[in-house]
Amino acid sequence: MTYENIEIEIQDYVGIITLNRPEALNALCADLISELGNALDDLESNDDIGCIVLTGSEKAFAAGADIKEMEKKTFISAYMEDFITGDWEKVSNCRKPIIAAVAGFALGGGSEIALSCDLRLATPRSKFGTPEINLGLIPGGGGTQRLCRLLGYGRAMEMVLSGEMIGGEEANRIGLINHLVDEDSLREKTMEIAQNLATKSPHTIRIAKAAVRTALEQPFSAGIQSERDLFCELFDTADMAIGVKAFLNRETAEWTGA
Ligand code: DAK
Repeated sequence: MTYENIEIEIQDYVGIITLNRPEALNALCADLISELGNALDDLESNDDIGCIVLTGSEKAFAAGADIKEMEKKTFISAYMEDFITGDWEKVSNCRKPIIAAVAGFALGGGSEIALSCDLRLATPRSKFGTPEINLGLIPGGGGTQRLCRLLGYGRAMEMVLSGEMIGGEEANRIGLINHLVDEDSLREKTMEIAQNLATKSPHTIRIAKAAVRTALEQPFSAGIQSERDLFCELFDTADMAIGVKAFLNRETAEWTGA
């Protein structure tokens, strides 16, 4: 498949999606989001891919949804005609691990896409923010909810109400990102993490991801019960038998993904 707004690369069981609309700081126009959705479908169905990396340019991960496309939107066209939502949700619904490597701006929808990923890496020059308030809008791609869950109510509220950007160091301090790395080592460190995740059992990693995600949706006791159910179910999988045998025999596990 050919893409105009993104680039795809496959390296050592990792699928790398690079947002590539430099003239608009990777603003997330409808075509880009549609291409992103197709790329995620492809990488998810490719058994040779164990982890996905989403990244942008040195200047911008993404400066938000495309403001030019939003200018003429009405309630009907935004809500009823499903404004970018279907493909948008493919990031958070992805069953493989997905890592955001953020250099430069991650604003509005750009920060929301990064928040939809499982892990985030950024550099001291990265800038995160939800500036929608300055457009007479609020975050519409999950920002209010994901920021609250990740950072807590107070910090989330301040970011959403002020629209101000925070730098990579502050993002690291408050837990918005997992790792702060020098610009020069962003790709290397991201690939190191991605390749490690890609060595795990694809089945077990799907279940692990689902179990942790449950914490975002369920009350504590229901989440504990769900974890217990999933844990017990894994005893009947081939990969659990393989993993345990490999440990006991001091061998490397050769997963079957079942
Ligand atoms: N949209 C369109 N074009 C953009 C853009 C954007 N978000 N951000 C930057 N650009 C374009 C600029 O218009 C400019 O293009 P030309 O004028 O040269 O043609 C080019 O990129 C370079 O930008 P600047 O000249 O402004 O560059 P600076 O370095 O001076 O400033 C900046 C960089 C990132 C601070 C600035 O560009 C900026 O403030 N950009 C807008 C950031 C923003 O407000 N983002 C939030 C947009 S609202 C939803 C999902 C998501 C969303 C909603 C719903 N659903 C699933 C339903 C998300 C909404 C949003 O993100």
